[in-house]
Amino acid sequence: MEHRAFSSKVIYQIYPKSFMDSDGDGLGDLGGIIRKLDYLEGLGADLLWLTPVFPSPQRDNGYDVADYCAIDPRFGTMADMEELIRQSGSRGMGIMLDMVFNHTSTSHPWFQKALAGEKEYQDYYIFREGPPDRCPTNWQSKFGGPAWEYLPALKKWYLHLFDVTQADLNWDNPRVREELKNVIRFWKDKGVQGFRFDVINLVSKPEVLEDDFTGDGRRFYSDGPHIHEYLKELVRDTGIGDMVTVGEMSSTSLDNCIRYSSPQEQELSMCFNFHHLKVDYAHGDKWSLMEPDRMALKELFRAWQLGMQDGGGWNALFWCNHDQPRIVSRLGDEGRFRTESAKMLAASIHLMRGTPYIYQGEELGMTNAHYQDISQYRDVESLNYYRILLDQGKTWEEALGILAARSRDNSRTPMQWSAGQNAGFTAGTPWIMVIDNYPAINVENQKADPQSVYGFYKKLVALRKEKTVISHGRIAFLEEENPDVLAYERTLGDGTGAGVDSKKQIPEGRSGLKEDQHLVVLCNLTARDITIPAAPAWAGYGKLLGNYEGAPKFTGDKAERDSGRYTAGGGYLVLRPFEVVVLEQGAS
Ligand code: TEU
Repeated sequence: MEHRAFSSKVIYQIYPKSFMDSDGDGLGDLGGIIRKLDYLEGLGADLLWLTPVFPSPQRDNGYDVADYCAIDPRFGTMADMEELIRQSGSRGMGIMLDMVFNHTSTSHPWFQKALAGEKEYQDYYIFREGPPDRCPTNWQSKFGGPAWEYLPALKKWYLHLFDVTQADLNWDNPRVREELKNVIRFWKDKGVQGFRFDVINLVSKPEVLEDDFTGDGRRFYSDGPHIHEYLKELVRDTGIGDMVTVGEMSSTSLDNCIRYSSPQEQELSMCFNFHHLKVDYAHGDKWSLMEPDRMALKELFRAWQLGMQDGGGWNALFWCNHDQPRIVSRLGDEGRFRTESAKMLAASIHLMRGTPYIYQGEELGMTNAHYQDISQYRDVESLNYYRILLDQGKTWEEALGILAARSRDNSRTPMQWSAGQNAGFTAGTPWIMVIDNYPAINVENQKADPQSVYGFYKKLVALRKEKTVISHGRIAFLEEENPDVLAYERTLGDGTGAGVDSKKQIPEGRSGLKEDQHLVVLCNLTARDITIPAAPAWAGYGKLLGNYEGAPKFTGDKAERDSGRYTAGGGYLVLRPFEVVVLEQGAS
């Protein structure tokens, strides 16, 4: 059995700007979060991850930090943050803060001093000399355009992997690393319980920066040369080894994530990776649309789940965040099967090995924004790419169609609390438009309904705490050749890993343990009925959870003949559109 203190926890992500506005200025704030703590406690969240609320020009909604140890007045005061930490603590919830350490805003005093010519602060960033008409390298910014900006006054270029106002820090400078450790210490002393580290695997750049003739430069700085050393140092020197820490890993590898998250390495608790969220990028390009490749999705889950299990690493499990379009719009069905598909997608990852994250509104099955006009968008990346797509020759209708599918603003629309004005988010004018489906999709009408998407998420959160097979069990995959069904089983037994083969029944009472625990999770990823062979052992299993009323649809005859997939002793299970069935050994 694996002992990770956080393996039964569930983390809820709050995008403060869009969560709840308490003062009517149209922007969510800390006071709004405090008001909604009962709601978050009711869902069963253990930690609340807040995206940045630090002073910032908000070019990238707070990921352009101008002061790491203060609160932006837009969001409230330090006293509000202390109150939030206190009040969430008394409800058994911790606060996880977002540490944006790859870059600062160019408004940060460090950058301002660098601009003023202070050599010491120029060493905080990645400056390069060179002619004004040639970037030091051909690297591209993740938000479009070159990753370098020229400063005529200094006759130098600086690196920005993101927006031009987000200057990359020079982690090779020990003084920078010390400054960042002080930031961690500051918040740890305030009683914060966890940290999320923004694009942390990008912080170690190679000593010599060179052109990338096969890509945009990422291969040189993703999981860069000193990354493991720097992370170990940061964790050790700030004493956060026992806290819940998650690294956002951009274009990373399994091997690196095993190292980032395995306990003996003493780096982080777990990692976000994004490979499974690129299965609908044509040729790996976010701005080229295609239908999701479900086989690729399954293969990625298999590789990362098994790889992390075998290597001793730990995954953050997530579909949604503030950078991703809504999953129900992407892999589910926004129309007829919205509720079913939202529940199936939830179960599909919550029952895996790892720590699940719920992004605000996901627990309601909130959808994409469906904005019709460029004036409705706010995100710097979306606005940049709209231009780039037009420059590439796309019509504005085409460019808007791409944004409608891919914009980060899809997940940044106001939280839908009620059918009231502005979905109950603000009494003022929301900074970004609410989605017009809020009268139907909101907290008020789901909270009391156990059949709602919210009710289902609540069950999933509770199940993880109740069943050690979910929090601690091993995972193995089923239906591996079937592109329509994501299926896996979880086993907790004598620790040998025996019993993870579905065809083998787990003997009762093996190794003197009272019972082995075994769960089978079957997810229909499509809007059609899909029939799969049922393992004989399942006959003795009960349904633990599902998104359709009543018993699972086992069948033995017609489907056998029709499908030609009959195997002796086996029946079939018909999975209805977006159905998820969770079977449990011994459940009645
Ligand atoms: O995101 C990093 C990141 O690489 C993406 O998820 C990003 O949104 C994507 O490349 C765009 O296509 C983190 C934050 O989550 C994001 O909100 C920030 O904008 C970014 O870092 C910069 O701090």
